[in-house]
Amino acid sequence: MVGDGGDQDCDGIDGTDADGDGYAADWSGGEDCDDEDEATYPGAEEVPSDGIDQDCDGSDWVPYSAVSAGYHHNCALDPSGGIECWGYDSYGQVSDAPTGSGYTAVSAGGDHSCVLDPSGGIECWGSDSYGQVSDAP
Ligand SMILES: [Ca+2]
Ligand SMILES: [Ca+2]
Ligand SMILES: [Ca+2]
Repeated sequence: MVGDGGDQDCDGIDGTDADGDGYAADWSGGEDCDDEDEATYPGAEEVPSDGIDQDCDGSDWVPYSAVSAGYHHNCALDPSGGIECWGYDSYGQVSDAPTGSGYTAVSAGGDHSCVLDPSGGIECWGSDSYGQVSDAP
C-alpha cells in the first residue's frame, strides 16, 4: 500500500520509487516530483537554467548575473538579460522596470534606475525630479 506509512515491499520506502533515488513518486504519496529521473528529488543539487526542477521546489533555479542596490529598491539582471526590481515603488522604481530581455547592465539609484539595452542604449525609469529619466541620452 502506497502512502499508508507501511513499507510492504521492504524497499525502505512507503510508496513507489521507480527511479531508485530513495524518494517515492509524488503521485504515490512521496515527494519525488519526477520519479523517472534519479537526479531529481527533494534536496537534489540544482543544475541552473536547464529548465528542469532538480530539487522539486517547484521551479528551475535561475541564477542572477548582476545586482544593484538603490536607496529603497534593488534591481537584478537575470542570465537572459531580464530586469527584476523590488522594494519601494513610490516612483515606479519597481513597477516601471522594463520587461523583455537582452539588457546587459543595470544600476539602481536613489529613486530611479538605468539599464543598458542590447544595442547599447540607456533606458531609465523611476523618479524624474531632476531629469534622471527624461534627460537620458
Ligand atoms: Ca524516486
Ligand atoms: Ca526522481
Ligand atoms: Ca535546474
